Amino acid sequence: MGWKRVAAGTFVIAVVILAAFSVLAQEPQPWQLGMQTPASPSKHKIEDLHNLLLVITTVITIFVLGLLIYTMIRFRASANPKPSRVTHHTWLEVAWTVVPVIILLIIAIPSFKMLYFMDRTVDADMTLKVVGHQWYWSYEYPDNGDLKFDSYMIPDADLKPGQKRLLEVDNRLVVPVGATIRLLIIGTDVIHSWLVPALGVQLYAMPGRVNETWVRVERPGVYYGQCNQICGTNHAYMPIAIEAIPKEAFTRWVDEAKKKFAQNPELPLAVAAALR
Ligand SMILES: [Cu+2]
Repeated sequence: MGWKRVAAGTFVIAVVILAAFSVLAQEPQPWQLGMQTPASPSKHKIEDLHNLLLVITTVITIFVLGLLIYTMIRFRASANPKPSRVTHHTWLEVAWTVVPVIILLIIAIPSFKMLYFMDRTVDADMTLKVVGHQWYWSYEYPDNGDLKFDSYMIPDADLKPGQKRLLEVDNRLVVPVGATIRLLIIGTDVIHSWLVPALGVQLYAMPGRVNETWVRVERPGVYYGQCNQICGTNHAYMPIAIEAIPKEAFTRWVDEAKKKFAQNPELPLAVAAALR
């Protein structure tokens, strides 16, 4: 067998393994390391910053550990019957002040860039309002008439096979893939927090204040999240499930959803709630 065939074979095997891993990476695996597979521009930046910080932290930890071991051996009592009385070393002190400042600057620059990148979107294709309640989320689509609905967790007893416990909801938040979505997040009672790891979104839902961020889902699929601000007894039972679908399918979904969630404006709120 020629080296070209060996190289080609190796290449094919590598591609197959990589493809298998990228499929596996969509679903959580036992002993999986790292974060959820990024599915939005913000999450890519978060992962890049995380990887940079991981390198910096590892180097610092190994350096400090090395210094400790060196000091313990080199300056041990048995080898130094007369201990050193040095208390000052100007250049050393300048160095251990300046070097950390430089390291902090290296961390601060990409960190601030990312914060401003995630802060607000300029050209949004659509706006989505996320409202936190004790203990469920409701979603509003102001660009699509008065479409709005509540999203409750499915209790353990009602779970169908394949549905994820504590993560699946009755009405998923449906969004179009590839669209830049402005997210307006508020709370109605206490502070909640809307966290979706794979999309790199985490924002407080504050009563009396609208927080803004944005998201662009890159791949079709279902993304799960949870409230991550302790908000009361059922804090653990207000998950987030987002379904990203192609734009044409989204348009069809909006038409159906408008009928499904149509509300009778004549009906007093308390009656409507009782009927639900
Ligand atoms: Cu909560």
